[in-house]
Amino acid sequence: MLYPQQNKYRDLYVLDGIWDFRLDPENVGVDHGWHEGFMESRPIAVPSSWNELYPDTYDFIGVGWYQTVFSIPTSWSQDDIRLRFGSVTYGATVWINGHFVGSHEGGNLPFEFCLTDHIDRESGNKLVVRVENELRPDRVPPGNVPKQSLNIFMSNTPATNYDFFPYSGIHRSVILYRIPIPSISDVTIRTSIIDEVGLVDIRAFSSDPDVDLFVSLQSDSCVLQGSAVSANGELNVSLEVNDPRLWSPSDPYLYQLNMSLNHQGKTVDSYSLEIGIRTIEIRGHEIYLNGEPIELKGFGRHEDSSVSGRGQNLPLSVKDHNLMKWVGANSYRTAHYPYSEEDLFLADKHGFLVVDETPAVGLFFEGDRGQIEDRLTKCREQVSELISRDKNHPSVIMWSVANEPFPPDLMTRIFSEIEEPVESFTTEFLTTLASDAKNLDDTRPVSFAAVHGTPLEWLENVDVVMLNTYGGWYFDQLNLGGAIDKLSEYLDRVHSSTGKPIVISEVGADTISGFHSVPEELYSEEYQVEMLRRYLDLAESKDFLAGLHVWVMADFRTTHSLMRIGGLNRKGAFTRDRQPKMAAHFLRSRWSVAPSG
Ligand code: GCB
Repeated sequence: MLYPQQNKYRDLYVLDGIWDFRLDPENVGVDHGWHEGFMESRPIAVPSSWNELYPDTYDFIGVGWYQTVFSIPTSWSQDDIRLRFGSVTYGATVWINGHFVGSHEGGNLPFEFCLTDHIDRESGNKLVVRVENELRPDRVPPGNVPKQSLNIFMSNTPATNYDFFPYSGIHRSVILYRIPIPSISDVTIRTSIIDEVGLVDIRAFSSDPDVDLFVSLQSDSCVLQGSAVSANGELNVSLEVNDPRLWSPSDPYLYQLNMSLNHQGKTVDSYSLEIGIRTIEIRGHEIYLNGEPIELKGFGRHEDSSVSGRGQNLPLSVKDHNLMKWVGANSYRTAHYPYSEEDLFLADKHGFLVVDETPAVGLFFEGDRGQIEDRLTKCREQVSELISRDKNHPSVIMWSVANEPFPPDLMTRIFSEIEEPVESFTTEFLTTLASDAKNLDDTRPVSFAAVHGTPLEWLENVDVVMLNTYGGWYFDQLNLGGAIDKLSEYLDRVHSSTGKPIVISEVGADTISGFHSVPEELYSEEYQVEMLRRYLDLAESKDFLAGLHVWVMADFRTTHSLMRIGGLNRKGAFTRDRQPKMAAHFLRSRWSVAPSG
């Protein structure tokens, strides 16, 4: 599903703005015909989360209805008309003029419907969306998980199986767009480097088999051209770039790729992409970018801000990328779900190395097998939707197919260091997700964020071991020396049994901005700095550690529990309103190149 574009052959109309909204706590909307249009509404912003906008929507779990109207320009008469939602959390059902057009389950990823047969081209069209956010154990991510599961956030409200607020609503832009018939329906770019020549392989698809494609790749210094005739709608072009300017964090150079589709001797469609020429590979226990070893330095993040919730917030995306640059970071993980496409465009331009994660957080393996199978099906859909959306971003260097799947006996594994085999269906679950990612994209490594005590066989099918570790915070509080010794010994063990690069994908301590103490006490800015100092020193001392991501870039809203003062996870190097804590200055002193002079 290509990101909508506007050019001579394509057009779009962003439907964002103030829409009508109504809660449906009794779930009576469909019976009462609200899908044809409803009254007694109140205004809501699209995109945004509904939670922070009214007192009674704050922790509302259930159904909310949205509606707006739009008209079709007369110039769109001959085209394929689509309606695209960047993300709706969690379930969406869509009607136009009272006709059902489709539904989608799962937040954080785009979906679209063809509207050509449903719209009224003469007058206004009523668009109604029913959004529902029930927290259920069979969903991804899961909620309301039965008590037998390990869940450190067990007594949280709302009852998520993960540590962030279950914000709901139409979270990203709603775009009405038209594409010509025939059109370019998909493009995949792969780049490689052979003998200092950059190879750019372009594989495009068209909705019509009788077409050809013309491409041009432009840089500041050259223009390369190529063409292909369709083989059943598939079009392949390879370009060779001599002396290519390679994409990297220090020089995130983007080439402009323009593609035009011709049908019966006439250009009928065009599409362009900014692409980076780069390679990423694993050799031994190192990650190589363009043939050079790299170390990931950065953060886990969240899409989170006051008022907008998880709703798309472009100024905040720009600011976050700038703050990460200021700190000297070169990498981040989209914990714990795919971020907006605009975020990845920023990462491409700034040169961030992104670990792109699916929404598979809070996975557990107890209970009903049928339910576990359902979760696996949903996770597989999400892997496929994620890769199809993000495959062309040079910034995306690795897929993460889950965060912290918990084996049933995790606590025993953590504390008694058992390495007994785990039930094989759990291994198959993770192996399937990693294999899916590799089958869909063999140009990027695959991983998932594991925890201390993760069964070693779960790591067999990943290329890089990512490890979330909280020694000194949830365990061995105030005993940083002991925590680091234990971690060091554990890392050596994981490395000697896997031989793979290891990235510390989370480490952090909750810190109340402005709370200071000497000696360092829990929650003080000094304790956070001291913990990070020791972890960074450890990372530098082990050559198989290929990077470290601090948890988390900025404080974020989570569910209510005794562990989360004021409903915030406060492990941020920055506060929720993006002011630096001492930790941000400390990381900057370690990560950024000292300015000369
Ligand atoms: C983790 C989770 C992350 C939490 C974090 C914490 O391991 O991956 O979602 O927010 O710990 O702060 O407890």
